Amino acid sequence: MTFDTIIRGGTIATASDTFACDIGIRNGRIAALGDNLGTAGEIVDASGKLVLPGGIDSHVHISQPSGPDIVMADDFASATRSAAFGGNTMVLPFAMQQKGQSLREVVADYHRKADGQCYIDVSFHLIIADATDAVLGQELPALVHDGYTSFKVFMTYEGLALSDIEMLNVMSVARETGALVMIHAENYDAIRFLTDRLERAGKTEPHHHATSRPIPVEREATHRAISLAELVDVPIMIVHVSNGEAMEEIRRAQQRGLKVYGETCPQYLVLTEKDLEGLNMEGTKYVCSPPPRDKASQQACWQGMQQGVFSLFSSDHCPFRYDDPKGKLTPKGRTSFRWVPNGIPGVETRLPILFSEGVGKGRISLNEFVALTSTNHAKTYGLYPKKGTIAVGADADLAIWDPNREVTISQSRMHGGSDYTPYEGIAVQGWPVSTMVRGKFVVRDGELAGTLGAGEYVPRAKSDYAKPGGA
Ligand code: DUC
Ligand code: ZN
Ligand code: ZN
Repeated sequence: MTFDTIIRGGTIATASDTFACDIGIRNGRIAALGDNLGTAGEIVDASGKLVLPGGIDSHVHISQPSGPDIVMADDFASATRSAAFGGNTMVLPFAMQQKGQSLREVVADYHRKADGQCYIDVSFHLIIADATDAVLGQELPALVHDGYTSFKVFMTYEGLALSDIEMLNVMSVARETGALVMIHAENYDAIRFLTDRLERAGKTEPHHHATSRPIPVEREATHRAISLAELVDVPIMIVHVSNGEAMEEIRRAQQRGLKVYGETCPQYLVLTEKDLEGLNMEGTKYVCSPPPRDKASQQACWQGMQQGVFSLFSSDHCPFRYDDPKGKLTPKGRTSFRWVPNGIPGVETRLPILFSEGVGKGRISLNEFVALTSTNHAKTYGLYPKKGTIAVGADADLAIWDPNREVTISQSRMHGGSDYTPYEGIAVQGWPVSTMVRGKFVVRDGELAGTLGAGEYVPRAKSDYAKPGGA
């Protein structure tokens, strides 16, 4: 038997097992696992390394319109390059509808931005901002049929927030079509009320972004989203959960037998609202929604992962440049936190942070790490077993890790389009040194080895996670 490539001598970990064996790759797929696999066009020495399923980051924003005079820092080329250096082999960005737009046109527009511009594989979730009869009755069902099998709805933000009845209507379409609904759970009216009150009191500095969206804002919306989903009997994913109170809402729903899933992100493990208090406008570097909270919330997010309440760990990569009038230092943002673009870069640092803080410090096992960062994303969003595991027949999407490599995170070693990382100065142990997509190196020993355009668009199946739980 001969292979295109054999990865030899590494320690392999999947979501369930850790074992030593070689991987034979042919035509972009894993063709054999075992010892003494024979000959290959190339033998890659992985001794002393971990070989893991490539990371799948199922929550990233790329080239998304972000308001007048604001520009996102990453296009598909820079975001997927940065993702590859962070050990990822696939990302799932959003194709975001704006009011009045046809969903079909939105999707075509994102394909124009992405096609030929990716280093790693991609697939789109949809964002539904205009739940018209045409969108719900025709466009959405047709798009789900075509492999866009998940969509996000917002409970906050001007122009994006859906009312409860709109949420119920979107959830009903998800139930009928077998799609999975992702929910940004924050109470829009409460945020507006608190923002107005803070501004009237002259409290406009960046850190009041956090004051304007305290934990009850997120807890209430999480509870409401779960209740609405229960009425419709449809599974939901609550994304970017930042604290224990929202997490407990999800846990209670799960204990009642509901298919309510949860996701958390690095910013809720290693940042706090204190970071928003930086001098001058430095705090804007950490403005994201929901905001980072406190130490107790960090602890709760760890527990959410350890106890299985959260099945996904994503970056919510949503990058803006800092020193840029079209980014965090937009002139309007100096007048109030209200206008500071929401979001932070993180696709390149997600995996090393969880590996070091989680596996390295004994909070989660290596297999839980793989589940939280790759396998569960593939299962949740209709990509498994093509993606998200190391098994015969799966795509050869792999990350080779040096578990001992010590790195201090710094912007100077990032590969995306932003000009800062919110994780500057954090010391980690363990780093993905090589990344391979469908059997071809994209990053090799810390150097770019892939070609722009080699990343493919992957249509998705309907997920078992989206099947209604009731009779
Ligand atoms: N929600 C996200 O999911 N990402 C960035 C900003 C936001 O509010
Ligand atoms: Zn969101
Ligand atoms: Zn997001």
